[in-house]
Amino acid sequence: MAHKKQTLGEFIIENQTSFKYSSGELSSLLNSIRLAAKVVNHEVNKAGLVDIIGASGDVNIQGEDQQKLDVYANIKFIQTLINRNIVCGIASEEEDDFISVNSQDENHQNKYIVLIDPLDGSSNIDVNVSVGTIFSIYRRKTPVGSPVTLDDFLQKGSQQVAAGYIVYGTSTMLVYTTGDGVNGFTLNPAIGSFYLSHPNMKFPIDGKIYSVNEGNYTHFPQGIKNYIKYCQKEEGDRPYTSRYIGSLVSDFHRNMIKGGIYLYPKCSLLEPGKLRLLYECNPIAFLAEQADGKASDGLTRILDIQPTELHQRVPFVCGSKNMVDKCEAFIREAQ
Ligand code: P6P
Repeated sequence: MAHKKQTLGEFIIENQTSFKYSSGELSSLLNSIRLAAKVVNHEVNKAGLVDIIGASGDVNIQGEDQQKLDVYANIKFIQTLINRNIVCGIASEEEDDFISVNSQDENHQNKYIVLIDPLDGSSNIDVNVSVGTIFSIYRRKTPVGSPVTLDDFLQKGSQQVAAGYIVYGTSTMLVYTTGDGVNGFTLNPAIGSFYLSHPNMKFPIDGKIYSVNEGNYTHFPQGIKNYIKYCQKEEGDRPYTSRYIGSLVSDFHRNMIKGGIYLYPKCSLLEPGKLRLLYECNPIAFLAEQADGKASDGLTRILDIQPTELHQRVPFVCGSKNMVDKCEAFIREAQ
């Protein structure tokens, strides 16, 4: 008799009690993300068939062309979160400023805020490469009932109560943590349910895959250059394999399963890096640590960085613990 796999809905309810703030609100919030994921997945999977491919003509605050599917995913996640009346604030890569939800409603007691990258890697959409949604959840800092402020969003990653991603790949998966390990759920599109397919995911402590855009090599700090040459050197279990999809969620997901390291270093005079701290690096770093991996900006633990701006960027080194340790050693040595 095949063991009946637990659905995501059953898992959320069953584990609600283990969650120290088990008010049921977080379960409802995770269920709203589950619903939005299915809606977006449906559109992503047929993107090639309907006219939502290609840029919407707008440009987001990152100065990046907004792909129509970006806009669609952003709207769907924001709408679903607001309709469920569970959150008091939302920040999105696609929104210049944060959104205060129902702050005028005096009996509005919602205490969670959500930061989201609704469709990360969207430049991959029109070439049929997997993309993802990344989410990060905090309890608000300011008093319940008052309008949220920027301070509610500029919390250290160590304050997250939950984080996760949806990867719209060969299969669609939702992977998340509430601080008690990482669990992965695979969508059965025929019936629209997510099933527990990857319980208690753990990074292999070592790996042989490195993921970086080597086209930026000449602009990398010397320590990163030295580490990349180390990865490529014929010695011991090296050279490692280079695997870079150009979609953070997909590269991270593969590395968590197989072992590996993802790097997005500083590579321009203007910016400290490309990835955004609040809705890319913090949630991915929370997952990495919960899976016994590691995440830093090359020197400082990502979850300890005090944010100063909603869309700030940081250098990012994340993956198998021994590989991140080695990379950080090269960076310190080069300083
Ligand atoms: P590049 C996608 O735009 C993204 O934010 C990550 O998902 C991805 O890893 C990275 O940027 C790709 O950036 O400069 O290598 O194309």
